[in-house]
Amino acid sequence: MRPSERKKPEFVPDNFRFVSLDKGGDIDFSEVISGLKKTPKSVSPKFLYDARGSELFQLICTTDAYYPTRTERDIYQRRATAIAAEVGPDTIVIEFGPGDMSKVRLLLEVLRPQTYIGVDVSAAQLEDAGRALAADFLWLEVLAICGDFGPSAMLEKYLPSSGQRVAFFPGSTIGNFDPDAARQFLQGMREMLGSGGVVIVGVDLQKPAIVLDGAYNDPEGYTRAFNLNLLTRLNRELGSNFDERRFRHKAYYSERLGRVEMHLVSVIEQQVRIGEHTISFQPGETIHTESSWKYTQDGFTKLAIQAGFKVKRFLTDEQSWFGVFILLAN
Ligand code: SAH
Ligand code: AVI
Repeated sequence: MRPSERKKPEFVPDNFRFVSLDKGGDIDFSEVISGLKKTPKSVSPKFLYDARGSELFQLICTTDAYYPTRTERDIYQRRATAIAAEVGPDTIVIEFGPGDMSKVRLLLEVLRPQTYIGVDVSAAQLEDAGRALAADFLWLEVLAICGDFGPSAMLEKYLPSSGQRVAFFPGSTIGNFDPDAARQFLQGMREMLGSGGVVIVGVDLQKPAIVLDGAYNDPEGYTRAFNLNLLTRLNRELGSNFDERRFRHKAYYSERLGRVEMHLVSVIEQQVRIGEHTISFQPGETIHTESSWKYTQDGFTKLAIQAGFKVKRFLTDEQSWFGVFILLAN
């Protein structure tokens, strides 16, 4: 049974609250249209995460090919105490894009924050994961905020006034921003945290193309399904008439740019309707659905410094495939 088909448990713990920002997790028609009218065509990766997209992402994380999840989890499991020592007591943890919230669970017993706030566009998964977290950690105040984590100033009114703010941004989701946008996002985080605020951020590191190409082309086909599910979502929520059989999944690492690009390739010449709009595709033309930027330790350190942080600690695995940076706001 899929998580989205699960009957909601009756029990809502007293320490759990769910709120929705402006548009919550809804897909934005005009944002999608303007991306599809650009050359080259693109759609924001945040729209990959409807309920089915989040399930498919969880399946991707179980594959041998997609190494980032197990590598990052292993760092938290081995180094939780060292991380807690850098962060200090009496904290409010704000997690950006928590997904199933399984990573923060590895840190909660050592961090012992007063409040946990998770911000994610994937409404159903966020509510289920937040409620389960509150039920398992009854000493913790859990607030799930459904919406785009981009404009972090919007979160201010939900943040308790006392306690050291700690931003947790795992999964290398920061790699889904282009570097300029990642810098701006970190600057926004810096404003929200104030001086002395801490960020724990997971960053995927550069490595041979063969490993990266494999990670985004798993033999199980979950990444392909995750990518194509975007078209199913657009059809359902925006009433478009994409035919998923007329597009194929393509993902590859560009060593020159230091990023994995994910695309949906039109296999034929075709026209697609969305509301009043008609979008034309040439054979081989693509919709760019995601970039996953891969950093070096030095490259990400420079970006963090430009955004107003210093690197307090850098943790990695034996192969130096994934980095966890602990940043301190100047
Ligand atoms: N942190 C989890 C999940 C990573 S997948 C992990 O490491 O496994 C990326 C998550 O970020 C998804 O849950 C997705 O819904 C969320 N997300 C992506 N873009 C977002 C945005 N702009 N605003 C809010 N949530 C976003
Ligand atoms: C969430 N994000 C960092 C993942 C990534 O690796 O870019 C999403 C993903 N896309 C394809 N596979 C996984």
